[in-house]
Amino acid sequence: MIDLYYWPTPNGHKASIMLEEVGLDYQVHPVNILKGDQFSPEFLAISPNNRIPAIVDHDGPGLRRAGAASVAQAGGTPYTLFESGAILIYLAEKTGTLWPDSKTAQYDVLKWLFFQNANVGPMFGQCGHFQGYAPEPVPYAIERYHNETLRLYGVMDKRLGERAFLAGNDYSLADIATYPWCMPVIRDLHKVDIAEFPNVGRWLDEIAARPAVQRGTALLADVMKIGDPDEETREAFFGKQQLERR
Ligand SMILES: N[C@@H](CCC(=O)N[C@@H](CS)C(=O)NCC(=O)O)C(=O)O
Repeated sequence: MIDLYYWPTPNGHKASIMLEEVGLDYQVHPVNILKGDQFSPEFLAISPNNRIPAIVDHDGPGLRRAGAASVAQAGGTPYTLFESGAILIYLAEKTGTLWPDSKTAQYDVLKWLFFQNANVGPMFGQCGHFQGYAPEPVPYAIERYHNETLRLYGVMDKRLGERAFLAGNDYSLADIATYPWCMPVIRDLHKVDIAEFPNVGRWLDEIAARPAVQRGTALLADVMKIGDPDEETREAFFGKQQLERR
Protein backbone atom coordinates (compact mmCIF):
# COMPACT_ATOMS: atom_id res chain seq x y z
CA MET A 1 0.00 0.00 0.00
CA ILE A 2 1.18 3.50 -0.86
CA ASP A 3 0.19 6.68 0.95
CA LEU A 4 -0.12 9.58 -1.50
CA TYR A 5 0.22 13.10 -0.06
CA TYR A 6 -1.59 15.15 -2.61
CA TRP A 7 -3.48 18.25 -3.69
CA PRO A 8 -5.04 18.69 -7.17
CA THR A 9 -2.32 20.78 -8.83
CA PRO A 10 -0.07 20.00 -11.83
CA ASN A 11 2.64 18.51 -9.60
CA GLY A 12 0.09 16.52 -7.63
CA HIS A 13 -1.43 15.17 -10.83
CA LYS A 14 1.89 13.71 -11.95
CA ALA A 15 1.84 11.29 -9.00
CA SER A 16 -1.90 10.50 -9.18
CA ILE A 17 -1.71 9.78 -12.93
CA MET A 18 1.36 7.58 -12.44
CA LEU A 19 -0.26 5.59 -9.62
CA GLU A 20 -3.28 5.02 -11.86
CA GLU A 21 -1.04 4.00 -14.76
CA VAL A 22 0.94 1.42 -12.76
CA GLY A 23 -2.13 0.08 -10.93
CA LEU A 24 -0.71 -0.04 -7.39
CA ASP A 25 -3.09 0.37 -4.42
CA TYR A 26 -2.87 3.79 -2.84
CA GLN A 27 -4.56 5.87 -0.19
CA VAL A 28 -4.92 9.63 -0.65
CA HIS A 29 -3.97 12.06 2.11
CA PRO A 30 -5.13 15.54 1.06
CA VAL A 31 -2.58 18.27 1.90
CA ASN A 32 -4.43 21.54 1.45
CA ILE A 33 -1.55 23.76 0.34
CA LEU A 34 -3.91 26.75 0.14
CA LYS A 35 -4.53 26.51 3.86
CA GLY A 36 -0.94 25.71 4.93
CA ASP A 37 -1.16 21.95 5.62
CA GLN A 38 2.24 21.57 3.92
CA PHE A 39 3.92 23.22 6.91
CA SER A 40 2.68 20.73 9.50
CA PRO A 41 5.53 18.87 11.28
CA GLU A 42 3.98 15.53 10.19
CA PHE A 43 4.09 16.48 6.51
CA LEU A 44 7.55 18.12 6.76
CA ALA A 45 8.90 14.83 8.12
CA ILE A 46 7.90 13.29 4.77
CA SER A 47 8.54 16.23 2.44
CA PRO A 48 11.17 18.57 3.94
CA ASN A 49 10.70 21.22 1.20
CA ASN A 50 6.96 21.57 2.10
CA ARG A 51 5.79 20.55 -1.37
CA ILE A 52 3.34 17.99 -2.66
CA PRO A 53 3.41 15.34 -4.05
CA ALA A 54 5.04 12.87 -1.67
CA ILE A 55 4.53 9.16 -1.14
CA VAL A 56 5.23 6.57 1.52
CA ASP A 57 5.52 3.07 0.09
CA HIS A 58 4.89 0.70 2.99
CA ASP A 59 6.28 -2.19 0.94
CA GLY A 60 9.52 -0.38 0.09
CA PRO A 61 11.35 -0.52 -3.23
CA GLY A 62 12.37 -4.16 -3.11
CA LEU A 63 11.18 -6.68 -5.62
CA ARG A 64 8.41 -9.10 -4.70
CA ARG A 65 9.56 -12.60 -3.99
CA ALA A 66 7.52 -15.50 -5.29
CA GLY A 67 4.86 -16.53 -2.81
CA ALA A 68 4.83 -13.25 -0.83
CA ALA A 69 1.61 -11.25 -1.15
CA SER A 70 3.54 -8.02 -0.61
CA VAL A 71 7.13 -6.90 -0.34
CA ALA A 72 6.48 -6.20 3.36
CA GLN A 73 5.82 -9.91 3.79
CA ALA A 74 8.98 -10.61 1.85
CA GLY A 75 10.99 -8.38 4.20
CA GLY A 76 10.58 -4.97 2.51
CA THR A 77 11.10 -1.71 4.45
CA PRO A 78 8.80 1.33 4.09
CA TYR A 79 10.29 4.06 1.90
CA THR A 80 9.41 7.76 1.64
CA LEU A 81 9.84 9.96 -1.44
CA PHE A 82 9.29 13.62 -2.29
CA GLU A 83 9.96 15.40 -5.67
CA SER A 84 7.66 14.27 -8.45
CA GLY A 85 10.48 13.19 -10.80
CA ALA A 86 11.90 10.82 -8.18
CA ILE A 87 8.40 9.47 -7.48
CA LEU A 88 7.78 8.75 -11.17
CA ILE A 89 11.10 6.94 -11.64
CA TYR A 90 10.60 4.99 -8.41
CA LEU A 91 7.13 3.75 -9.41
CA ALA A 92 8.26 2.92 -12.94
CA GLU A 93 11.24 0.89 -11.76
CA LYS A 94 9.32 -0.78 -8.95
CA THR A 95 6.59 -2.01 -11.28
CA GLY A 96 8.55 -2.33 -14.52
CA THR A 97 5.85 -0.17 -16.12
CA LEU A 98 6.57 2.76 -18.44
CA TRP A 99 10.30 2.12 -18.00
CA PRO A 100 12.06 1.04 -21.21
CA ASP A 101 14.59 -1.80 -21.22
CA SER A 102 17.40 -0.13 -23.13
CA LYS A 103 19.72 2.34 -21.38
CA THR A 104 19.51 4.87 -24.23
CA ALA A 105 15.70 4.79 -24.14
CA GLN A 106 15.84 5.29 -20.36
CA TYR A 107 18.10 8.33 -20.80
CA ASP A 108 15.74 9.69 -23.47
CA VAL A 109 12.98 9.56 -20.85
CA LEU A 110 15.21 11.16 -18.22
CA LYS A 111 16.26 14.04 -20.53
CA TRP A 112 12.65 15.08 -21.15
CA LEU A 113 11.63 14.38 -17.56
CA PHE A 114 14.39 16.73 -16.33
CA PHE A 115 13.36 19.21 -19.05
CA GLN A 116 9.94 19.32 -17.38
CA ASN A 117 11.25 19.42 -13.81
CA ALA A 118 13.88 22.10 -14.48
CA ASN A 119 12.03 24.26 -17.03
CA VAL A 120 8.32 23.67 -17.63
CA GLY A 121 7.37 23.38 -13.96
CA PRO A 122 9.27 26.38 -12.57
CA MET A 123 8.64 28.74 -15.52
CA PHE A 124 4.96 27.88 -16.05
CA GLY A 125 4.52 28.09 -12.28
CA GLN A 126 5.87 31.65 -12.22
CA CYS A 127 3.82 32.51 -15.31
CA GLY A 128 0.64 31.39 -13.53
CA HIS A 129 1.60 33.16 -10.33
CA PHE A 130 2.23 36.55 -11.94
CA GLN A 131 -0.76 36.34 -14.30
CA GLY A 132 -3.31 34.99 -11.85
CA TYR A 133 -2.31 35.32 -8.23
CA ALA A 134 0.22 38.10 -7.53
CA PRO A 135 -1.34 40.67 -5.18
CA GLU A 136 -0.35 43.46 -7.57
CA PRO A 137 0.57 43.41 -11.30
CA VAL A 138 4.30 43.28 -12.04
CA PRO A 139 4.54 43.89 -15.84
CA TYR A 140 8.22 42.88 -16.13
CA ALA A 141 7.57 39.51 -14.43
CA ILE A 142 4.36 38.91 -16.39
CA GLU A 143 6.17 39.47 -19.69
CA ARG A 144 9.28 37.55 -18.74
CA TYR A 145 7.49 34.37 -17.59
CA HIS A 146 4.82 34.50 -20.30
CA ASN A 147 7.54 34.76 -22.98
CA GLU A 148 9.49 31.93 -21.41
CA THR A 149 6.32 29.79 -21.26
CA LEU A 150 5.64 30.40 -24.97
CA ARG A 151 9.28 29.62 -25.79
CA LEU A 152 9.02 26.28 -23.95
CA TYR A 153 5.76 25.48 -25.77
CA GLY A 154 7.77 26.10 -28.97
CA VAL A 155 10.47 23.63 -27.88
CA MET A 156 7.80 21.00 -27.16
CA ASP A 157 5.94 21.72 -30.38
CA LYS A 158 9.10 21.15 -32.44
CA ARG A 159 9.89 17.91 -30.63
CA LEU A 160 6.29 16.65 -30.93
CA GLY A 161 6.39 17.42 -34.66
CA GLU A 162 9.25 14.90 -34.91
CA ARG A 163 8.12 12.25 -32.41
CA ALA A 164 4.76 10.98 -31.15
CA PHE A 165 5.70 11.64 -27.50
CA LEU A 166 8.30 13.74 -25.72
CA ALA A 167 10.87 11.00 -25.11
CA GLY A 168 10.31 9.24 -28.44
CA ASN A 169 7.65 7.11 -30.02
CA ASP A 170 6.31 5.68 -26.75
CA TYR A 171 4.27 7.33 -23.99
CA SER A 172 6.59 7.86 -20.99
CA LEU A 173 7.17 9.46 -17.60
CA ALA A 174 8.11 12.67 -19.43
CA ASP A 175 4.59 12.91 -20.86
CA ILE A 176 3.03 12.19 -17.46
CA ALA A 177 5.15 14.96 -15.91
CA THR A 178 4.41 17.54 -18.59
CA TYR A 179 0.76 16.93 -19.48
CA PRO A 180 -0.73 18.37 -16.23
CA TRP A 181 1.07 21.66 -16.90
CA CYS A 182 -0.65 22.00 -20.28
CA MET A 183 -4.21 20.97 -19.35
CA PRO A 184 -6.89 23.48 -20.44
CA VAL A 185 -7.50 25.02 -17.00
CA ILE A 186 -3.75 25.61 -16.53
CA ARG A 187 -3.22 26.78 -20.12
CA ASP A 188 -5.96 29.38 -19.70
CA LEU A 189 -4.24 30.70 -16.60
CA HIS A 190 -1.00 30.96 -18.63
CA LYS A 191 -2.81 32.64 -21.55
CA VAL A 192 -1.52 30.16 -24.11
CA ASP A 193 -3.38 29.74 -27.42
CA ILE A 194 -2.96 26.06 -28.24
CA ALA A 195 -3.81 26.72 -31.92
CA GLU A 196 -0.29 28.20 -32.17
CA PHE A 197 1.19 24.85 -31.07
CA PRO A 198 -0.66 22.20 -33.12
CA ASN A 199 1.75 19.36 -32.32
CA VAL A 200 1.31 19.98 -28.60
CA GLY A 201 -2.46 20.04 -29.19
CA ARG A 202 -2.36 16.65 -30.93
CA TRP A 203 -0.25 15.19 -28.10
CA LEU A 204 -2.55 16.63 -25.39
CA ASP A 205 -5.61 15.03 -27.02
CA GLU A 206 -3.90 11.63 -27.11
CA ILE A 207 -2.89 11.77 -23.47
CA ALA A 208 -6.25 13.15 -22.30
CA ALA A 209 -7.94 10.07 -23.82
CA ARG A 210 -6.08 7.66 -21.52
CA PRO A 211 -8.36 6.31 -18.75
CA ALA A 212 -5.55 6.43 -16.15
CA VAL A 213 -4.95 10.11 -16.94
CA GLN A 214 -8.66 10.82 -16.59
CA ARG A 215 -8.80 9.04 -13.22
CA GLY A 216 -5.59 10.72 -11.99
CA THR A 217 -6.72 14.24 -12.87
CA ALA A 218 -10.22 13.64 -11.44
CA LEU A 219 -8.78 12.98 -7.97
CA LEU A 220 -10.16 15.70 -5.62
CA ALA A 221 -11.04 17.77 -8.71
CA ASP A 222 -13.95 19.28 -6.75
CA VAL A 223 -11.51 21.21 -4.52
CA MET A 224 -9.26 22.43 -7.34
CA LYS A 225 -9.06 26.22 -7.19
CA ILE A 226 -6.48 26.87 -9.90
CA GLY A 227 -7.31 29.88 -12.03
CA ASP A 228 -10.43 30.62 -10.01
CA PRO A 229 -9.61 30.97 -6.32
CA ASP A 230 -12.49 32.13 -4.15
CA GLU A 231 -12.10 34.92 -1.59
CA GLU A 232 -11.51 32.49 1.28
CA THR A 233 -8.79 30.68 -0.65
CA ARG A 234 -7.04 33.87 -1.70
CA GLU A 235 -7.10 35.09 1.87
CA ALA A 236 -5.74 31.83 3.24
CA PHE A 237 -2.99 31.60 0.60
CA PHE A 238 -1.77 35.16 0.39
CA GLY A 239 -2.67 36.45 3.81
CA LYS A 240 -5.14 39.09 4.88
CA GLN A 241 -2.43 41.77 4.90
CA GLN A 242 -1.70 41.38 1.21
CA LEU A 243 -5.39 41.42 0.37
CA GLU A 244 -5.82 44.69 2.22
CA ARG A 245 -3.00 46.25 0.17
CA ARG A 246 -4.79 45.49 -3.12
N1 LIG B 1 9.87 20.24 -7.73
C1 LIG B 1 8.68 19.82 -7.02
C2 LIG B 1 7.66 20.92 -7.08
C3 LIG B 1 6.45 20.59 -6.22
C4 LIG B 1 5.57 21.83 -6.00
O1 LIG B 1 5.96 22.97 -6.31
N2 LIG B 1 4.39 21.59 -5.44
C5 LIG B 1 3.49 22.70 -5.12
C6 LIG B 1 2.09 22.40 -5.64
S1 LIG B 1 2.03 22.38 -7.43
C7 LIG B 1 3.41 22.85 -3.61
O2 LIG B 1 3.36 21.87 -2.90
N3 LIG B 1 3.40 24.09 -3.11
C8 LIG B 1 3.29 24.34 -1.72
C9 LIG B 1 4.00 25.60 -1.30
O3 LIG B 1 4.48 26.34 -2.19
O4 LIG B 1 4.10 25.86 -0.10
C10 LIG B 1 8.14 18.52 -7.62
O5 LIG B 1 8.30 18.33 -8.83
O6 LIG B 1 7.60 17.69 -6.87
